[in-house]
Amino acid sequence: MAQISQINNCSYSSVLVVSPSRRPTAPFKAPPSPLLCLARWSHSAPRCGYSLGGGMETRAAASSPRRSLVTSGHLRHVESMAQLPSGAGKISHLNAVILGEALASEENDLVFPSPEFSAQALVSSPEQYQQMYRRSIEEPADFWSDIASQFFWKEKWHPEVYAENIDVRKGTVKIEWFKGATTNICYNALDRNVEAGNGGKIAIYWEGNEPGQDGQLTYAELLDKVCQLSNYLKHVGVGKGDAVVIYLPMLMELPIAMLACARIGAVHSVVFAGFSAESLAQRILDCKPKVVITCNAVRRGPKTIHLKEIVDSALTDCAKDGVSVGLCLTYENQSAMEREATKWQEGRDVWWQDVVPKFSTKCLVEWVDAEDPLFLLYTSGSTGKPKGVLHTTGGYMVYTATTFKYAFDYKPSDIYWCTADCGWITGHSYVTYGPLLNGATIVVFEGYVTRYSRKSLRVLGSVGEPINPSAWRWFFNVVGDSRCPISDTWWQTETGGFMIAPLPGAWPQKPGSATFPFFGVLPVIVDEKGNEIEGECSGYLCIKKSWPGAFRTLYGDHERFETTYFKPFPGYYFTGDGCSRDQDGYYWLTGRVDDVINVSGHRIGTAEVESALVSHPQCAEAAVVGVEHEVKGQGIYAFVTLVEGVPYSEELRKNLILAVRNQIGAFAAPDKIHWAPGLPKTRSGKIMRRILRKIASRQLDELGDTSTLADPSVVDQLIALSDR
Ligand code: 6R9
Repeated sequence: MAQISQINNCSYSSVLVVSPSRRPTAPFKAPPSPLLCLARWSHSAPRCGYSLGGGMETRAAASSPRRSLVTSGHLRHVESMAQLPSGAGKISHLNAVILGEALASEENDLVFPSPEFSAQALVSSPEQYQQMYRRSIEEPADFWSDIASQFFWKEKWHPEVYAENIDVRKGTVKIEWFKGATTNICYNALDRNVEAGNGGKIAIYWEGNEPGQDGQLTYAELLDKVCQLSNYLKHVGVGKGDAVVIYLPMLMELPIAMLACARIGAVHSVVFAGFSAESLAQRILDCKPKVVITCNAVRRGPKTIHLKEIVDSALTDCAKDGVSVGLCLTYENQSAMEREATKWQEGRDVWWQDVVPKFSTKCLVEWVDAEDPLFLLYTSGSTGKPKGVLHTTGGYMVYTATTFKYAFDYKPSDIYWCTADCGWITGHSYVTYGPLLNGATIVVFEGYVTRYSRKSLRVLGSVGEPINPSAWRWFFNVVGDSRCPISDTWWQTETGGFMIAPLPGAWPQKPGSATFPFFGVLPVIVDEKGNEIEGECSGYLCIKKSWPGAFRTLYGDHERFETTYFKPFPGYYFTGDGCSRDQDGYYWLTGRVDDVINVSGHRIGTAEVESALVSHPQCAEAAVVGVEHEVKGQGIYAFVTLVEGVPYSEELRKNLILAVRNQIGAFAAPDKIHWAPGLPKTRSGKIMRRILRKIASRQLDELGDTSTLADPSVVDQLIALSDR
């Protein structure tokens, strides 16, 4: 695995973001909650004259001399903090950074930004935040127009700036921002930075799977590469509004392909390269791309994964279902596989390296309306069919750039690393668009961190899951040396960008809370009847107003868009998450309330896994629930009823898991298959997952009322089979 220390050799300052899929494996002892982390360094001797002031102080630390907390061996969390990822060893100064026992309760800890950090921050006090926040809610049109004006628009937006109806009772749900304006996000991310004199600044540092495999591109070089691909895509007939599916690992070609599509007004749909052929086919069938962009293979550790063969099989299936893709542009990833060894379909498959470099490095921009689609990204819902979340151009551009800037307190000298894969929304908003729109230097890194210096880290971030207080402390104390604020960012594929997240220089943080809403975001907590609850409470998290980064529809299914998100609580956007608010107004996300499981930050619908299981000819029925998992946050627990007469066997268990791996991807493989002679159902035939969850987590004394079941004896049978 490559080492991040190589990156630290450069003399810039920097930023880091870690995703659950990149979480280091053993011997790394993580606290029992996974995280997608976002982080940012500043080099200890920055070239640009900005020096670190230190990050945050805990309440206890703030009142005592600097870092003078003394551990006496009886502190909580010490064990889980004592080890760094992959053998970097014990941290000798651990004693100096642990939060003290003196703190009354985990939830009530307050962690203050240090005066030095606040002094240099973009938003440096709660008052400044409140003033900006109030304006963003009371005068959204002016607030967002002012920010949008910092970008390049060929034509300006209509005077009303935005139009919305999020109340299904008043008609079709509609969200529009900056309508009438024309712009191009690729132009704003690249050309604008080059024209501002930053063509020589590094846009991307890339680190490959093996030490020594690395690369870098300046803004000017990145622009050249993007233009060549844009020209090629135009040459093969891809134009405005056409879909392009991108199935690539984290090579530089992935953001290049996204930007090249955006430049010509094509709509990219990146499919995470860990998805199986069937999942890929499902997405191709839905959006019918003109081109699929992939690479021949990728190395994951010692394994070589033949991505092109996965695409081949997806394309064959799609053709059977009437969707033929005429072109498969394939990048030759030489470090993984030679082109000679790659299976090839003449006429359809083209090597990227054979064609793209022949095209000009200049490519005119396609000016698109702010409300023209930018990308589709499929995400799991509570049914088996993934949802094509559609984002448009102008609002998404302004929102990702602004959230990036404030949540990471971005400074031009920073180097920023987000460990997310571009196959997920985090990789769209905070690897590619948000940072590049700010002219930032990003790190695209395929491996995971083994040994590194953390001295230059300035801000850490996390996303994807509720981060529990002990994980928060580990991240803060160990990774950030008690110095770096953590941006625990709550948001969703649908929201485009951060929604509830701390502004690191402004707010005292509470470990485990995503703190307060971002500018323009009006969260409310409602009860099961949809009544807003005030003050300290818990309930369902909804949003009351549109914001520029919101998705506009589900591709090809506006009805599902309304049903899923706007009908459960009329008048609001329903997030699907449970949430509480404490007496100080801090928001605490508690996880999904629908049938979606969050495995290491990846959203997986229970129905998707169930349909993969029942596709096995010997599986009659399946019910999947999420269970707490030490490392992954949630694990997948599947109850399986076999076709009559089929005996339980280890081999069948393996084959069932294999069915899920093949149909969805390895990341969705069930952790446990529990044989079920029958499933607990109501008389109307609804599976009572509440009971299954209790059986799965062995909380047998909390099964609750089982008398409404059609056959209550099923429960005892299931319990008896728990360890089979
Ligand atoms: C960005 C992303 C969205 C779901 C979301 C929620 C969970 C995300 C969180 C968090 C607690 C956080 N989630 N961030 N829960 N604290 N900071 O992850 O998008 O893949 O669509 O998942 O993830 O349950 O509803 P996506």
